[in-house]
Amino acid sequence: MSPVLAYIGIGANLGTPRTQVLDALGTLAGLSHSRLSRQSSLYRSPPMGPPDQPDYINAVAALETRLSPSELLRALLELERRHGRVRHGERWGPRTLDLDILLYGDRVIREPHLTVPHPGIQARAFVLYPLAEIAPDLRIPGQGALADLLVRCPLSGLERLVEEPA
Ligand code: A4P
Ligand code: MG
Repeated sequence: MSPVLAYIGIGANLGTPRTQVLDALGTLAGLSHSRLSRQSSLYRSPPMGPPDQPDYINAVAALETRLSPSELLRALLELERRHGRVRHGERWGPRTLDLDILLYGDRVIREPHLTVPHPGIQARAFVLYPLAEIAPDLRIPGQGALADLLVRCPLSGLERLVEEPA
C-alpha cells in the first residue's frame, strides 16, 4: 500500500498540556510504518464546551502513513492510553491527551468507530488554524477549501504560542 498523508489533531488540557502535546508529537514521529512530515506550532485556546475547565493546548501533525485508517486509529488510542493519563497520588487521573484523525488523504469514512473527516473540523478554530499553518492549500473532502472554512471561523480566543529560543 502506498503511503497516505493523514492529519492528526492533538489536544490536552489537564496535567501539563504543553508537555503532553510535545511528547505526543515525539511519539507520533516514532509510529510504525509512518513518518511525521510536518507539525504545527502549539496553540492555546479557551475550552470549547463546558467553560469550567482549563485552557487547551492544541497542535496538528501531518503523518505520512502506510497504516490503514483502523490501524492508525488503534495506534492513536494506544498512544492516548500511554500518554494521556497523569498520576494523582496513587491513582491514575483523567485522560489528558486527545488524538483525532482529522483527515486520511481524501478518504471519506463513515464507520461506527471512525468518522473522517473528523466531524468537528469546520467549526473549530483550534483545528483549522494549525492545519492551515502546515497545509494552507488543503481541501477538506465534502467541505471545500480549508482557506474558505478559515475565513468563516472566528478565532474564539485562539493564540499561537511562540516558543522561546533554546
Ligand atoms: N472516533 C470516531 N471518529 C474518529 C476520528 N476521526 N478520530 C471515535 C479519532 N477518533 C474517532 O473518542 C471516542 C471515540 O471516537 C474513539 O474511540 C473513536 O472510535 P474520544 O476522543 O474519547 O471522544 P470524542 O468523541 O472525540 O469526544 P471528545 O474527545 O470528548 O470530544 P472532541 O470532539 O474530541 O472534543 N476545546 C479546545 N479549545 N480544544 C480542544 O482540543 N477538545 C474537546 C474534545 C473539547 N473542547 C476543546 C477541545
Ligand atoms: Mg477525540
